Amino acid sequence: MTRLRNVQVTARANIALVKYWGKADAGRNIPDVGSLSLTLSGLETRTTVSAAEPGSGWHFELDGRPMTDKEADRMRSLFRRLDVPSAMDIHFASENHFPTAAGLASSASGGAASVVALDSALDLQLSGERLAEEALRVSGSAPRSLFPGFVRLDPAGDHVQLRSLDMPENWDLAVLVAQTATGPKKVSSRQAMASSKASPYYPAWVDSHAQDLDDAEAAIAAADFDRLVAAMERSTLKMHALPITSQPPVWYWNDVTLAVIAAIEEGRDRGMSGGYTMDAGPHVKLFCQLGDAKAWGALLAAVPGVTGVIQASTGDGPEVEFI
Ligand code: 2P0
Repeated sequence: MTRLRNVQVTARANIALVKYWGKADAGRNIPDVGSLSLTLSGLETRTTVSAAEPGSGWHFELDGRPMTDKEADRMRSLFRRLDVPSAMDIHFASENHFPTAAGLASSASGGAASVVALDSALDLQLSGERLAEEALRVSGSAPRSLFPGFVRLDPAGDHVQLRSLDMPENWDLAVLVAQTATGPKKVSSRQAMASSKASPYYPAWVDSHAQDLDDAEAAIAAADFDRLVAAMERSTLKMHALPITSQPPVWYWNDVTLAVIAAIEEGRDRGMSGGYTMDAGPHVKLFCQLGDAKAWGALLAAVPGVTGVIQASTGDGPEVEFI
């Protein structure tokens, strides 16, 4: 009979430098394009799986409250795919430890933490490939949080391949999140990815994407920070062109987003080194060397409309603790 060991898993968020956008297979959540990310410190999800009162069944909690039906359904599907016995009494609780109002998605860290926590609690000994597949089905960005530092994800038929990329020596990186709004985004990335497929630019996005991935990977291998930043910004703007040119259009940016980009451009004109990226929301993430983070932080905080700046650096893969 399957035994349950109480476990707590901590997994970190990640930020895509070369972006994922669009699905080849919505059911299995296989992406049309790959992605290249950096796992971040300081933005983490802690997931606890523990034995519950006999007869209580599966119980799902998020940030101290019962999960909504939609949230719990995603987890129930994961439990079923992993053949968790329905008669097993389990308390499953996830807590997001993100700075207040970070405006950052927790789906990547949450997905990675959930899969690793179940694997450990039930001693399933899933292969790396299976862990990635299950994390992917929770969220497309989640498999990347299974690894530290730079990670490349490539679609490969009915599954994905993940590779951890070596961090160049002497690279100490930082990501600064300039918050430009409060409240949840208006259109989920899942929904916008689906409507983006009708953009006339979608085929060009898919066709030109591997070039950006290869260029970013080559930039990391050559420790060429400026080349990596250029690939990141190119991928970011190509990605955002898709929701903007779908029907109805989806704009994730606001006026403060654009003001922050302009301020970053001005900083660069004055010789500062770093670049921007945005995800499915209006916040701007500034990617730079750790030594430049203080100056960039002051520049971002001074842009009118920026409500806060959060700093993260390179993070580790998931940590498992039996409790
Ligand atoms: C990424 N994003 O590569 C891209 C860039 C947002 C912009 O992955 O539908 O929550 O669960 O696969 O992973 C956000 O979408 O989407 C995302 P699903 P996910 O990080």
